[in-house]
Amino acid sequence: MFDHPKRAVALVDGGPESSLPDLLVVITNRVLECCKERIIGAEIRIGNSVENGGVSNPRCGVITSMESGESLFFSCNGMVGRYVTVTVPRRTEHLILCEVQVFGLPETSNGKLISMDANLPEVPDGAPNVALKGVSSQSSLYNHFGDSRNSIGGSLSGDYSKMQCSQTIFELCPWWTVDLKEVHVVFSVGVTNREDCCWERINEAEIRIGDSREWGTNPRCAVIYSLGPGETAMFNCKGMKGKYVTVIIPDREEKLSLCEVQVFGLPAPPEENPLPEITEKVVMREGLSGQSLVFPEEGIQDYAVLHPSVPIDLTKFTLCLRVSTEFVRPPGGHPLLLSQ
Ligand SMILES: [Ca+2]
Repeated sequence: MFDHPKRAVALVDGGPESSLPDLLVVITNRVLECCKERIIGAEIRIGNSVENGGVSNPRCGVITSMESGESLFFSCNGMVGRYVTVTVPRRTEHLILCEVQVFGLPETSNGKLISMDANLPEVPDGAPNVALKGVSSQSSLYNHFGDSRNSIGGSLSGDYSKMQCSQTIFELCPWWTVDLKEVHVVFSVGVTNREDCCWERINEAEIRIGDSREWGTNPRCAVIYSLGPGETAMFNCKGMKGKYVTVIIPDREEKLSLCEVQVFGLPAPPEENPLPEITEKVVMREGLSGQSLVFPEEGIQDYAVLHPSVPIDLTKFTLCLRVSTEFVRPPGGHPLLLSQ
């Protein structure tokens, strides 16, 4: 990575033996809220030229919007090249990238491309990793290093000891799941394996996607037959729809350890995300102060009804929401406290 007077360029060299016939590129923006806009307009190019950082190579995609810490997916299917570059054209800029993942296949030694994989993901350019905004859970917790949230933390590190991975206890059919909070169209799921040991534990794990809280009954996207130490593999889920993405090891006693699960998708149309049933009516007495509401989901569309409904002068009304950490989570619900 280096700065150029006119362009900011990052260049990934695929190596002399590895022209990459089928390419997927995932870009991760910086985590800090500051300066997230620096990446806007950046172009992803792929080819064999290194001149001016490869800006004459064919373009795979353009980053038109990106939040802090977000990862975006670009399908570059059919593109071939030794170099993958990220370039901010036509302006002087700092280029700060937190991660560039390139998924491809090498050329064979006789120069003939190996066969194209018909199951390569067809993903809209710029589809985000929606797992980052999800809520994770798992069948059990091995120890405090292995929190389920470590698998949607945004880091691809495979180091369990640095709290980068999740892990269950040794049990029958261990599972990990992320609640996307609303139904999504899921194009691709990336799974990162543990690097420091035990990478064979993931063998035969399944990725399932659907709306059922019985994770094991949701439709299957893929089987993870094996992954190398610290390896990230991308699985094509072909636009499967669901609110939950689950990794489960069926029919075997095992510890399930995952270091990152990336879910590239987009929210399903509104008609597939109907408003949930009203969960609670709150009777207003002298105000909302101290009232508590319990929502069954953490979805952005959850709501409760205040009763009786009364006209509110918005010039005088202030509503503050804060998450209650002191509440014990009620069965099937998430508590919120209201204060004025
Ligand atoms: Ca992680």
